[in-house]
Formats: sequence, structure tokens, C-alpha cells
Amino acid sequence: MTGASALPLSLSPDVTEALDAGRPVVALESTIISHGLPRPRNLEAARDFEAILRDRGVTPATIAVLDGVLKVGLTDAELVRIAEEDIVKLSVRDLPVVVARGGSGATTVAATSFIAALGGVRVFATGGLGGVHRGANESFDESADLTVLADVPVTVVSAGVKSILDIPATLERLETLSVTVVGWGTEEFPSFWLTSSGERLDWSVPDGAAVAAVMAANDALGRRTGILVANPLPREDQLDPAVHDAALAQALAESEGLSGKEVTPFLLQRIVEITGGTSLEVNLEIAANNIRVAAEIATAWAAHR
Ligand code: PSU
Ligand code: MN
Repeated sequence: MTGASALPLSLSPDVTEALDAGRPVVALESTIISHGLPRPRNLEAARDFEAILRDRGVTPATIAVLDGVLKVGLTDAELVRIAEEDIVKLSVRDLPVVVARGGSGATTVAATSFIAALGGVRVFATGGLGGVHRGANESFDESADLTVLADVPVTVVSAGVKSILDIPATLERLETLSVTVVGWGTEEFPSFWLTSSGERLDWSVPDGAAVAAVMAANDALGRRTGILVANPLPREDQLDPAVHDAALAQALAESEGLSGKEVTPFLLQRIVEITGGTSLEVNLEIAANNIRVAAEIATAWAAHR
């Protein structure tokens, strides 16, 4: 066999129309739906996330792989598939296998950013980015979310990274990978359920226009790299730190012996169970908060061009 096959990429009519008209589009990931949130709240959340964008005149582009096709923008029936079927979690390295087999799966931040870039979507909202796991000096467990972000021109809005990870090590890796990190109205790096991680950031941005200006400058510099916008929850909305610390300690202890891509979903699920669902409500508010910020950035970006 010779020659390359066509790129199996499909943008929904909504997304195509918005991009062609220069209107704002925000990418959303699907692993948060399939593996990050429990059923049946996950489907409700997936629909709510899209509605937050539509209410702001922004076109949602939820990303997944369905029947071998990289999808940018899903129908409601496709959202239901992601939420209700037992589909696999896909990082970038899994894409060739699933495409070759005509399979389906939910995309992580890494795979979602990669596919968003292929589709020309520049802004992406998630809950929490993956990062360097605790004990990574022995396990080598570092999410491909970091290395992929160094490689794609996508601005990711995230509430920092979860405290299940080694946050200082994650920030060190982002520095090494030359990923630009800015705080949304803050110089403190958040830790997902908590407003702060105690880690400082060098740069803070006040609004969407400031982020769009950084994106434009990054492009002008010829850098095809991602930008991380760290968006903390307001302190009154964060999880009670005592509840957080106890749940985290228990989940981490129980995760010993797990490896590979099971680690993150296991920890997330256990923390929801241990906190009796309180962490879930905070998790949903985090995602919504990030989606609102991404809408503002995408709108400013569309106006900027
Ligand atoms: N963090 C969250 N919720 C999630 C995840 C991370 O707050 O659902 C998911 C994302 O899809 C992220 C992935 O890209 O976990 C990272 O997994 P890993 O550590 O296996 O790379
Ligand atoms: Mn991992």
C-alpha cells in the first residue's frame, strides 16, 4: 500500500459554520463525561456544559472518537453514547489504533487538544488538566496532557491540576516544556477542588481580551504551543479543606498498586464516594466556571482576528 489515507476528521455543521464565519467556538473533552463523572449526572452535565456556551453565543465542540472518526462537535445522540456506553479512554497514542479499527472512545485533555488543533478550534475548557503523579520519580507516571499541550496551539482553561497529583512537579514540567501558564485574575495556582495550591504563578491576566492578546503574540512568535489558563474557584465555592485532605489521603492509599490510565479515573471516583458526593458538586461548578471563562476568551479571540 502506498500513500496516506484521508484524515478521518468530521466537524459538525454548527462548528463548521461558526469557524467559517469567524464566530467563537470552545472545545470540550469527553473523558470527563465517560470517566470523570458518575452516571447519570454525567449526561446532564455534558448537556449543561454545552448550554453554558450556547447561552453566550459560543458554539460548543465536544470532542470524541466515534466509529473511527475524530468528531469535533457532537449531536445529542452522540453525547448520550459517550455518557451511557462503556467506552474507552483515549489519549493521543491510542488514536491510530482506534481509527484503524473503526472504534470509539472518549478523549482526554491530550487527545481533545490534539483533535481540536486539527479542527482549527483554539480554545478548550476542561475541569482539571492531567499532570505529574505523586511518586513519578519511580513510576514515571506523567500525563501526556503536558507533553501534548507543548505541541498544539490550543488555549486550555483548567482549575490548575488536582491535588491527587504532584503539583510543584507538574509546574516544573510545564516550565521545561515551555507551556505558557497564566492565572485568571490570580498569581496563585489553584488545585482544582481548592482555590489555591500554595504555588505561585509569574503571570496573571485580567480578562478574555488579555488572553487573546497572549495567543496572538504566541502565534506571532511562531510558537505552535498551548497556553494554560489557570482559573481558580472563588474561595467560598471550594471544597472544605479538611474534607478534601481526608478524602485525598484515603483515595491515594487505596490506589497503591494501580498503574497506567486507570489511576486517574480510580482516584476521581473514590474521592466522590468518600466525600458522599460533595466533591462532585464542586467538580461540576469547576467545569462550569472554566467553561464561562473559555467562552469569554473565545469571544475575545474571535473579535481579535
Ligand atoms: N482531571 C479531572 N477530571 C478528569 C480528568 C482529569 O479533573 O476527568 C481526565 C482528563 O480527561 C485528563 C485525564 O486528560 O483524566 C488524564 O488522565 P491521565 O492521568 O491518565 O493522563
Ligand atoms: Mn498516567
